[in-house]
Amino acid sequence: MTTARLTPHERAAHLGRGRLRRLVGLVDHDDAADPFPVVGMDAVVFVCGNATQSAHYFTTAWGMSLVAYAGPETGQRDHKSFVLESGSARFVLTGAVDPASPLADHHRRHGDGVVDLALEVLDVDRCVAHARAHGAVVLDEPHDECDEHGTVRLAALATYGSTRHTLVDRSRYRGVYLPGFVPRAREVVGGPRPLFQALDHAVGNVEMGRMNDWVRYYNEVMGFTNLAEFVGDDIATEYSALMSKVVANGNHRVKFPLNEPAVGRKRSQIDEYLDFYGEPGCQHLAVATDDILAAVDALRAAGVEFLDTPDAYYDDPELRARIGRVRVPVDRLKSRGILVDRDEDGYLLQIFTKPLGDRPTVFFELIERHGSLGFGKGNFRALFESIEREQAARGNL
Ligand code: TYF
Ligand code: FE
Repeated sequence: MTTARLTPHERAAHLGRGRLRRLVGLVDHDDAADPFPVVGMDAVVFVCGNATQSAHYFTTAWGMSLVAYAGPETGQRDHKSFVLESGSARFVLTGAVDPASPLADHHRRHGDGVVDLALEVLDVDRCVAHARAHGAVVLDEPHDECDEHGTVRLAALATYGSTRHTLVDRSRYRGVYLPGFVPRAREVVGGPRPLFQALDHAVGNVEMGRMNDWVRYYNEVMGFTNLAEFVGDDIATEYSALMSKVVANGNHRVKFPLNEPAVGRKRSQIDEYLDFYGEPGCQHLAVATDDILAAVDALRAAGVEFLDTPDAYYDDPELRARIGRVRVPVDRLKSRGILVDRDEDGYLLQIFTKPLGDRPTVFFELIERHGSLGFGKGNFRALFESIEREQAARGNL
């Protein structure tokens, strides 16, 4: 039985279940036996130094659609929030208006970052009861918020750093996002078509020695299971200076890799993140696209910068033999720096941006899956070497 129930905005985005399954690699799952059934990601909420301009960036460069807004004009005097969508992915960009806003202080400490990985769930109260019984910190007790479009039931759980998981049941709500938001559209004339259709995974960086605690947290509090892909001791000591494990909900709709720094030859990229973010937090968001070549071309044309991949990566006969045939000639991947990985289930194409903001913290990944359910393990070496070149250029290695 499959439980990939579509949310209203997915239906609106014409993202059928089969398409979503291919895009993010869904597996079958029985919700009835799940103590914490998750429908999918509801939203990724960012705090920005200038949400007004970040909304401009994500619409003009990333092809997202502005759908809703809250701010001083709608009675929200503390901050502005812009709600953007691309396929089934929803971003909320928030920035302080009132100098006394807690968001201004948050931004001073962390810079631009992700404050909330909100999850859509079937039963907020049941999820919170399960989470509390398994040691979760409940930041907001279950409560209703209403307007003329209906009622949303909300609660929030704490996770690493000051990141939270808001839990949302929007089954009785028909408004554009949440009570307090008004619809707001902006057509970017000649702007790119949507470049991605879903969120694939959201990665957390935690302190050294804490990765397994957080894996256990997701296992116990949310009933997430561990995926096979991980970065262990061997890779860590040789070149990555990080350890990584991946947890996912039942149908793999929500995948959370968790990284911790490891002692390696060089200073860990995770330590660099922790120093500049100031605490554990979300390191990267991977967005699923059905055309990574077109997406990379449009993003580059808009000025978005990607990590470079040396030609030697593509010329390595071992890699060429392992990846076999993919949907385009390898030269077209090479000219764009797109990485390829293959496992027993299929292959994937992926590429990583440089950090999006001023601090070397949050970055994005584009991923185009063709059967593979992995995270690009075969690319870890090339990727981590490229990240190290950037770290060195910043003087942080
Ligand atoms: O999400 C992943 O696991 C891949 C690889 O610091 C990765 O995107 C892992 C750790 C990291 C950067 C990328
Ligand atoms: Fe990733």
